[in-house]
Amino acid sequence: MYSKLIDTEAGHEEVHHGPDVGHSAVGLIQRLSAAGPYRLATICLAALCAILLISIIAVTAQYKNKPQGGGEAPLWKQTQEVNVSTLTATINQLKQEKERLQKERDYLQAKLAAKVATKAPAVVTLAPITCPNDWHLFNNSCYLISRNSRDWPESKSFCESQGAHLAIIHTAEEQTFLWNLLPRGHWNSYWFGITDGETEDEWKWVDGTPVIGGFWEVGEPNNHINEDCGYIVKTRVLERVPIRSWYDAPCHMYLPFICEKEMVASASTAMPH
Ligand SMILES: *[C@@H]1O[C@H](CO)[C@@H](O)[C@H](O)[C@H]1NC(C)=O
Ligand SMILES: CC(=O)N[C@H]1CO[C@H](CO)[C@@H](O)[C@@H]1O
Ligand SMILES: [Ca+2]
Ligand SMILES: [Ca+2]
Repeated sequence: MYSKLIDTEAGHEEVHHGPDVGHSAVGLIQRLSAAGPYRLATICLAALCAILLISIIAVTAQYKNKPQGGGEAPLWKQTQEVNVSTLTATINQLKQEKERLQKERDYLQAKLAAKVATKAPAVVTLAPITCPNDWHLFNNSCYLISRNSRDWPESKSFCESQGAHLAIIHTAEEQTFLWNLLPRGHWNSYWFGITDGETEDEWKWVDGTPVIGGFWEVGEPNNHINEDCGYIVKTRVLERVPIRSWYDAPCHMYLPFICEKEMVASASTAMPH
């Protein structure tokens, strides 16, 4: 029956005298059908199988070449895509965050620079030391010439009660500065911070350091009447110069005195706000 159908069809085609391709295909089927109906069926099935196989290979190859094509990508591929886009989004977020932080850093650096610039001159302007009333500034120290008279130990105590000490004079400049503060009088004399009360003729400053050199009057110190404390004399009886004006004298004499307060530490604490 199948062969008959093919025959009818073939006959029909032959009658119509179709194009060459169709004619030769019909001829092939005619020759195959001549070999037997089952053989034709087998060959058709085989051809179908081959076409199917080729199609499967082609589709698979297409998938491999274009993994993005179609929504039928395997699950692991979908996950990977999600992760790639997630990572891309994260990278973009981080880039934006980085830009934001760089801007913030630049802003803060500028602010800091401005602050340093405004602070630097403030330190400079506050650097000069100011002394309390009646105290005189020289080389970061303030000096007081007392109005009252005391003996040497009481003078020492008074200076200490003022956060100071009896004057310690290391340089000719300092000696001359103090000398110029003192009024010249009959025998004007002022205690300062020098004594050999511990060991005779071993003169020490009130801070315990030894006196090296000094500005003694010629012939002084002479311990004339057990004299263990030093004073500066500025008299109009005799011509005197600042660098030859120290005498030793009995510590119990009542005289004005010179206090000194170092201001370096106070200057560093008096920082700007
Ligand atoms: C100023 O004070 C410093 C520190 O006490 C001292 O080393 C220096 O010799 C002083 N200068 C003068 C001129 O007295
Ligand atoms: C390899 C990898 O990071 N895989 C992750 C992809 O994203 C999903 C959820 O978004 C995670 O569960 C996977 O671990
Ligand atoms: Ca003495
Ligand atoms: Ca003397």
